[in-house]
Amino acid sequence: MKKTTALISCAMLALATMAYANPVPHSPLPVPRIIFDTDMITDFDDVGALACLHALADAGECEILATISSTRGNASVGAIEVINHYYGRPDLPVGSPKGMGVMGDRAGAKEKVCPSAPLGEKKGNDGGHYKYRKLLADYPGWYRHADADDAPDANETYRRVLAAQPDKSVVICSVGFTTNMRRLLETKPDAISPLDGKALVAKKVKVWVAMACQYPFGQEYNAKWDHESSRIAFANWPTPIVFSDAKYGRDCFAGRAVAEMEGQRNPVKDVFAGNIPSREEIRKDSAKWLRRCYGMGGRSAWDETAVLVAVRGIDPYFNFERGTFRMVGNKGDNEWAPDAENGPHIRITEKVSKFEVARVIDELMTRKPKHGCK
Ligand SMILES: [Ca+2]
Repeated sequence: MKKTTALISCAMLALATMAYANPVPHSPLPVPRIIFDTDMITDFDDVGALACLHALADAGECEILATISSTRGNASVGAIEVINHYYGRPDLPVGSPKGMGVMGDRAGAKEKVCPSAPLGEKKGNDGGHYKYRKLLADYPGWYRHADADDAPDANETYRRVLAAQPDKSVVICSVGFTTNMRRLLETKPDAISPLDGKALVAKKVKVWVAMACQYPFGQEYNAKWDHESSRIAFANWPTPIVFSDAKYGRDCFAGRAVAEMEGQRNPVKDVFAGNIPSREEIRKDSAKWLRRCYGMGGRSAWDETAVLVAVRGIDPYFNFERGTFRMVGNKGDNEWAPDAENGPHIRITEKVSKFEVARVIDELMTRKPKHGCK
């Protein structure tokens, strides 16, 4: 067994058999230090995921080091900043990828969104970027970067944040495209660190928790739209990767609770209230809404499950299988190959019912910010 394989095997065992840290507030054990990487481009489980992350940080269960967009030329960074502001963390480092990856108002768009373009009307069952541009219109002064292209290069933010952390202490939680992880691996030594990207990740990162890929095979949104980055990142990442795959999260519905909250200005509530169908609509045609990934509980909670794993570990809510997720062909397909002995990846499987997992997510999403900005 090669040394690197042996090291990953030891880390796997630790990850699989215990939570990353004692979740009791004021515990002397270190809490997970999280870099959150999100697309914030069309779907909105990203908003739920970032809300859960802030609620867990409020409870002392994790520390948020940075919140980075995996898309560019749009309102993604501004939307992240609106939510950070709501939770009283307006100064968290941000970043966006430069020169490659998904851009504009939806995956496959050819042009960036001009930040000064009129918001316009929401069209029908909007699946696009409108919801994020509307956040910027509704919460002026709550963000710094209306155009993600004006944010720092994600590579610089990653390298700066990682270099300042204790070894093997950082959990990267990605709930969007894999562009930033690929770009980070390809960075060269610089004034921030004498290590190249792969060496820096190997030294500082404990685990990458990724919402990506489809079990047992298929084309999954986060993995396929920049599939060359997915191929490079998954094949070369030097730490364990834990996947919350698309199939797991699809029938775990959360968000109606926050959508129906009373009270203060709340961008998380606004996004969910504005984008999930009413109870009446679901009752009328539940099969149609299920095909569109909505249930009575809300929206499929793909991204929120990744945050639960990143902060609380696998053990409290999930079982797991060890193996390899890899990209195949050149059209964005992926496949899972089980390998209980040497697989560098873990995919989560059901342990606690998905209904119960969704209620944990709802409880986190509906918590009031501890130090929120009004
Ligand atoms: Ca996402």
